[in-house]
Amino acid sequence: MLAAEAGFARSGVAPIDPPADGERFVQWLAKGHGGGMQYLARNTDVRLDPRKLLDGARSVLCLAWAYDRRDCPSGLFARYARGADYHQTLKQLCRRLMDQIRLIAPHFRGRAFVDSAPLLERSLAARAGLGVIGANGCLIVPGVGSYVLLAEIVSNLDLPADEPLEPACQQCGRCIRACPTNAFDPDGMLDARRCLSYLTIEHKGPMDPGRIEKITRIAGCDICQEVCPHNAGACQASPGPANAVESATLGDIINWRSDDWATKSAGTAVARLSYEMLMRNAVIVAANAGRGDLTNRIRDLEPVVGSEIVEWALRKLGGAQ
Ligand code: B12
Repeated sequence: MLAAEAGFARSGVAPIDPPADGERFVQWLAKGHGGGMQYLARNTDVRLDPRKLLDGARSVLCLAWAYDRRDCPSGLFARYARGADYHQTLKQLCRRLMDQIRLIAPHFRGRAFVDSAPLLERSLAARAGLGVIGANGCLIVPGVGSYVLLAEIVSNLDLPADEPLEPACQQCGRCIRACPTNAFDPDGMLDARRCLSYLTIEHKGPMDPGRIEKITRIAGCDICQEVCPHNAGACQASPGPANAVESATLGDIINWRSDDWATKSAGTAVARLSYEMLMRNAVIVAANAGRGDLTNRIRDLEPVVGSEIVEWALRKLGGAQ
């Protein structure tokens, strides 16, 4: 199949009509689970109806790309941050695939998306039979696991839709129990405000005292995926070259100036993290790791990260004020 040749681990077709669990999304937002991610509340009509993304849209080709499931050398970044920015990588693969499709179907018109449009990417992928939604909310591709990133091509091709798969998540509950901040609600949905991924990547403002203690990565969190039995197999992705961020130590990172961060993070998935958030997270991780050797630098960072975080970190490191 063309998608496999382009580099995707799994592909499938979702019908173009509104995804059935759109209501889940609306309820999730209404409960405030989206926290400060205001952009999620915009264009809900489009998110719930992918036909609005392309005139004459007839189907959604859903694509899953397996990424490196090994932790990054420093353990400071979640796995999605490894190597090149997946948004760019997947867009490139989609463009290649679209070129191939055009050779077979010259009337093909399509638009490719990777996090770049209001779309329920997991719901679409599940409907296209790529995998199933696990108890941790992640799309699990049978035989591959959940370390996959998703892309879609909305097109005018009248492709026959694939069947959704039978549930494969055994609801073993490991992900729910392993979450250090109890981010999963009894209704099975993730409250982003309690998720370490959200807190490190998206959240600005004061940190909950109980949650800040749990932050051990600078960006993202993989705990609910690490414990998932579906991720136990060997790595199937062919790792690309390491980026300058994933191999840096905490001591390196906390000493970076804003220009260093701009240079080192360019072309990576974490480039969108502001320097202020990077340093805030580095200070928190340093304090939680008991890095008393970084106390002077933490103190110097007060103008960047604010007094609240610095005072908390110094208290945590033994009252060295
Ligand atoms: C906002 C966002 C976040 C937020 C909120 C996450 C969340 N769970 O809602 C934060 C910052 C916390 C986040 C974290 C992560 N994210 Co994110 N995120 C998104 C984004 C942009 C929107 C997601 C969204 O609409 N959330 C609202 C909820 C309601 O929607 P949902 O999770 O998609 O769930 C839908 C269905 O899955 C289904 N559903 C959900 N739960 C359940 C439960 C049951 C029982 C059933 C039946 C159905 C069901 O209904 C929902 C509504 O349609 C998508 C890209 C996109 N446009 O879809 C990426 C995306 C979901 N993220 C992705 C990734 C990789 C991550 C992280 C692993 C990154 C990391 N290592 O830190 C974590 C995983 C955290 C987790 N357990 O979900 C991938 C997921 C790939 C996969 N295998 O599932 C996506 C698809 C990006 C991509 N293009 O690949 N993310």
